[in-house]
Amino acid sequence: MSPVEEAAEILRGFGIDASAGELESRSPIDGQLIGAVKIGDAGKACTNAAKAFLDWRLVPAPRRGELVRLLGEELRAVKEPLARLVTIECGKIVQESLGEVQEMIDICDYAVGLSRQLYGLTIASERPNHRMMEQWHPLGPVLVISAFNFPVAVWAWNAALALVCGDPVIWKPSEKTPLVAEAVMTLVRRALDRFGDAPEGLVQVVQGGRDVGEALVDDKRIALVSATGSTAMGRSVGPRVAQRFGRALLELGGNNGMIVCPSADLALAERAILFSAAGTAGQRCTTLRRVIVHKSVADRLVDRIKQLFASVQIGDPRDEGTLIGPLIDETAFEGMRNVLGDRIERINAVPGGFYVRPAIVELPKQEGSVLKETFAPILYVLRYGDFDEAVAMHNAVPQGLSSSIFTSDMREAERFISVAGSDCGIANVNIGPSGAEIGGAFGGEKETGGGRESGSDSWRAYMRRQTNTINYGTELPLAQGIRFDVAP
Ligand code: UN1
Repeated sequence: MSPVEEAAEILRGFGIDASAGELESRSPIDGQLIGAVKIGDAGKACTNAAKAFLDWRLVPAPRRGELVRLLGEELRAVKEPLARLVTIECGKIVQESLGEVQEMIDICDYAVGLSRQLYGLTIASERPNHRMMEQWHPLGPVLVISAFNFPVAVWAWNAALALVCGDPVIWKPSEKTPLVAEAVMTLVRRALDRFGDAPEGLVQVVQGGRDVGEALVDDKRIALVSATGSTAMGRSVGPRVAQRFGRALLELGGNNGMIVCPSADLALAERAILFSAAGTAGQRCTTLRRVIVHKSVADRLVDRIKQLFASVQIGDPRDEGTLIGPLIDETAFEGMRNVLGDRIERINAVPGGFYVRPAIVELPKQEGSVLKETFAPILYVLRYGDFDEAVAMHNAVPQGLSSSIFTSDMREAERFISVAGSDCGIANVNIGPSGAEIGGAFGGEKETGGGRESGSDSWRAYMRRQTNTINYGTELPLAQGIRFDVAP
């Protein structure tokens, strides 16, 4: 079946009519039109969300969790067709799309448990007969701006947490992947119907381009803007939100490195490199972009990576055996060509799609294009002699998302994850930098934007903290022992 036919069939199954609208979607598999959607109304969505908040915040958190539990069930029921639609619209292989939908299911399960664990602290008061505590209250409408490369999972990381935290959700999907968002909204509606009494406008999607995104970002009624995308996008969104004292959670570009030490298990390292550098056609924010390898093992490792890159199956991401699908579009291809020039190897897999062989670029020094994130499968290789030099080189880029080390020397491993080691939000030992589980906090430092999503205590970004001091005595002692009494 052609991507166009298969997309039509899946969309019918989700009850979606994607035949008319201003925003067109093309499959990167063959560049053909697979549907169109209508541009949304940012102002109206914010009005609805603000209204929904007034009711949803009053619903007990475990009951809010029930909605997310139902959404998890809906996702389980259509995991396969939703994954195939993700593949058709964003080009990642079916295995990875199944993983993406699984990530949605996992975060729903996580959020259901979390809905009974939105704990605050009890704090010792310095005053007699006083008690201090903190409470976590719902924050307000949350805007989720998602990128084409994880077109549904990143929304779910945010939405599942926001909903149990008591916040309505507005979703502005990438304009390159509007249809998967419509499919997910069908599941949301099914879950809402089964839930029963959720307020109107609790979960909305607003399709559109940059102008729509900006209107949403600037709207004062949006309490939190959670945006995933390039550093350039974050540079625009961050200050706009700060300007109106809104809260921003930014998950921006990465330039993820791996240090390969003399004692590394090279067979493991090369498998990790293949998945994290070439998987998703190099279009993950966690994609491995730099290998910093000890000179004693560099030749062996580079030879193996070259062999793997030369033999990896590139083609229609729906085909069994394909490990690398197309780049998202021509702009992505041009971005890769800008770096590689004539060395770019375009593969004629499916006419109309931009398929490339992953490239390996050996550099004597870390300068030039290696300092920038090019969203394509280009792996830079740098050699090192001294461990401290490797760590310094690793950290000498503007981005700070994910990182890894391959070593069998526990001292090197511990130093890499110590305060003097990797400066990234994620630092792994003997696994690659990509493919994180939902249970940990996800995000990074420096130009990656500093936000944390998904597991651990990331939920706190979706709530407001309130500190309470309660006096159950008959006196009014002041803190710090201050006396402030009128004479008797
Ligand atoms: C992204 O590319 O924006 O850790 C998210 C990973 C995935 C998420 C990537 N779980 O690679």
